Amino acid sequence: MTADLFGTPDLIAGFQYRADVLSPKEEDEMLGWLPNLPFRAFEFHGFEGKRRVVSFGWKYDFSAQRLIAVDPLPVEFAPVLQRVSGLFGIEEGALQQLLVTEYGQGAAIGWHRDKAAFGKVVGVSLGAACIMRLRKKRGTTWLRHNIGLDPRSAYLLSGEVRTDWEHSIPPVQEPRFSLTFRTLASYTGPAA
Ligand SMILES: O=C(O)CCC(=O)C(=O)O
Repeated sequence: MTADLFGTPDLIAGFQYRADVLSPKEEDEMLGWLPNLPFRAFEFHGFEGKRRVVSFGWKYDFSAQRLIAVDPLPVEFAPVLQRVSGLFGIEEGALQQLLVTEYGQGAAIGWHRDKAAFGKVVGVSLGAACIMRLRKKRGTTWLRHNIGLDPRSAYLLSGEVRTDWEHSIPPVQEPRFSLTFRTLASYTGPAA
């Protein structure tokens, strides 16, 4: 990860990064079965991206602009789900959506903010390392940060980085998978 965010976790409020959330053995095992999931080419208003995706729990329907219920998260994801929930202080069961994304060589994701129907966002990386770019408009320019996402790491987007910043990932050099777990917008945090 690049130094700008590593030593100063508050540089962008709401961003957290953890290395080595999965062991190399766990990553290897997951990379063995992840490709068997029922991926489909990512489609946005009729255009297909280079990424392939599959959603569990909830799926955002871009045409209807709403969430629709889909198959529950497969039990194989339970260990990683439990781990990231604990790491980032999110109640178990609150991360109700999982989007698994397969980035083939050269695949990218453009500038965006995750849909407002979702709350906190947790991303887990497997396979190739990549850069996550972040930007926020300030006057006529952009504030920008680049963060290296290593394989087996996890990040949290909540608060300011979730609501005020956009993120993107430039084309990956080698195949990469990401697990994007999300709470629904109605989730605010652990009950007092
Ligand atoms: O691959 C990642 O870690 C980011 C995924 C992402 O930004 C998204 O699916 O909205």
